[in-house]
Amino acid sequence: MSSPSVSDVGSGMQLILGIVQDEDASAVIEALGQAGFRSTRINTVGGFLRKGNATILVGVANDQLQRALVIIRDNCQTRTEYFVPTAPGEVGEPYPLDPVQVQVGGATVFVLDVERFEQL
Ligand code: 2BA
Repeated sequence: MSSPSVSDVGSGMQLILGIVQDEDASAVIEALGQAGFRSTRINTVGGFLRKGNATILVGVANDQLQRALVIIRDNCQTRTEYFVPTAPGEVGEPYPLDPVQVQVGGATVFVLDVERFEQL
C-alpha cells in the first residue's frame, strides 16, 4: 500500500481570516511579521457601515494559531462609529434619521482548516 500523500493527512495548517479596521491594519501586519508570521492584506468594505476595512489572511501551523490570534487581538482597538439610517421620503430622495452609535472591532476573526497548502 502506498504511503498517504500530504493532502490525505491534512496540511497541519489553519487559515486566519481577520477583519480589522483600516486604522489597525498596519500595526497588525507589522506585529505579525515581527513574530515570523506571513500575511496578506485585502482592502475590503464592511457591509453595514460601508466603510473601508482590511481583511488579513494568515496561514499558520496548528500549534502557532493561538500566538497569532493574540497578536491580532493586542493590536486592534474598539472604536465608536456612527451609522446614519435613512427612511424613504414621500417624494424624491430618502431622508436621514438620527445617527446610531455602533462599537466596531477589535477584530472579527474566522479560522478555517487548510486542506492543502502549496507554493507553486
Ligand atoms: P460592518 O459590516 O461595516 O459593521 C461595522 C459595525 O457595525 C460592526 O462591528 C457592528 O458593531 C455593527 N453592525 C454590523 N451589522 C449590524 C447590524 N445588522 N445591526 C446593528 N449593528 C451592526 P463589528 O462587529 O466589529 O464588525 C466589523 C466588521 O467585520 C464589519 O463591518 C464586517 O466587515 C466584518 N464582519 C463582522 N461580522 C461579520 C460576519 N459575521 N461575516 C462577515 N463579516 C463580518
